[in-house]
Amino acid sequence: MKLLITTCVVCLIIVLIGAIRCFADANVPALKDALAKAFLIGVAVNDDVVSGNDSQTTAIVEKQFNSITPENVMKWQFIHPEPNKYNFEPADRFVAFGEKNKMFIVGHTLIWQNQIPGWAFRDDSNNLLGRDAMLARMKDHIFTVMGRYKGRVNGWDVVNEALNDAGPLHKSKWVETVGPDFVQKAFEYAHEADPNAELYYNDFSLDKPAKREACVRLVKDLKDKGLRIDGVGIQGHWALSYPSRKDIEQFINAFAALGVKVMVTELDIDVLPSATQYMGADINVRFELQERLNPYVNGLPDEVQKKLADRYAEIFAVLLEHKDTVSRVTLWGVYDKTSWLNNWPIRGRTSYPLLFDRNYQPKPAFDAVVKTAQGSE
Ligand code: 9MR
Repeated sequence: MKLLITTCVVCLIIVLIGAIRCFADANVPALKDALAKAFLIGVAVNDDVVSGNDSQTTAIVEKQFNSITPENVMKWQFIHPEPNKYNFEPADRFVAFGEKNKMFIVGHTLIWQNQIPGWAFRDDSNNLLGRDAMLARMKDHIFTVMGRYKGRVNGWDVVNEALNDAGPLHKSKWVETVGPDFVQKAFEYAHEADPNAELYYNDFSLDKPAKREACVRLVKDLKDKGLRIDGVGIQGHWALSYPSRKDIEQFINAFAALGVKVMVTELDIDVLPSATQYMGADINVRFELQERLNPYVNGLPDEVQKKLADRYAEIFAVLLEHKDTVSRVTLWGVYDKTSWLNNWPIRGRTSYPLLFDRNYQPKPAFDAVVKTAQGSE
């Protein structure tokens, strides 16, 4: 009897918590409504979100966002893992999810030097391909992937992270095999593959003058050659104090002047101490790094929570001031638990970069974005 009563009480509490949550959720405003007159608000999703395995996250995405980008499943490594073998299933699910929810669907990414298997640059004898053979392979990849989603994916990150921080192109396998005009060739093929899709160049640190100027040259060069480029995405892996408001504005103005759309494509704000000097370390192995580099294991202190909210408000205020140029802002993940920043640059940290917390609840940063958007109307 006692056991029965205890079980009933526990069940009642669970139901009550669920009801309170539902009521609270129903009262949470939607980012896509608050920003409707400004720009698209997107989010990077993984297969758990799209397939409904992580149903609470699915519900957040459906309610809050009007654009999606696949965090990984369209990258060469996943969608084209072996020669002549494509793995379309997760990407198909991603596109169908976006269509079902009438979202602006972004394809990420066609040509990048990371997350691409080594074979892609080599022939059967393991020798690096020459220019013509590599161009044929590039064209085949772009036509196959874009062709499958022709008319369904609205915009593509055609080339990702081709520039290094000092300006010139990375010495990547793309440059080594094709040459520096691989960027132009990618845009040429992408336009042929789906003439109606928007085409973007996407990179990080474009707020830094040397890289920004190099990117301006890259866009001008594409346009001078008569190639289509619709927009530039700045990734927005930012921190509490970087980049400055002025740097963000200079970036926006530089690309507005070229007549292309500007997007913040991978926004997250890191509140953890810089750990780049320990790149690749695992906090669960190197315990001595724990206290210094992973300080908020048990939750984010109120004052840091507030700093994060203020920072999100500041960034959205700048973007809203430039809403004629900014066409989309995409968060790089739905909630803190699944952010890539828990494992980069070192593994096993507890990170807080997004708008929803580990319990799927909107954070003060979320409220700050909504308030900033409502105040700007
Ligand atoms: O978030 C992505 C993470 O799951 C992958 O492990 C990582 C591998 O490089 O890529 C992450 O996404 C990157 C994006 O595709 C391009 N810009 C940088 C992003 C963060 O690394």
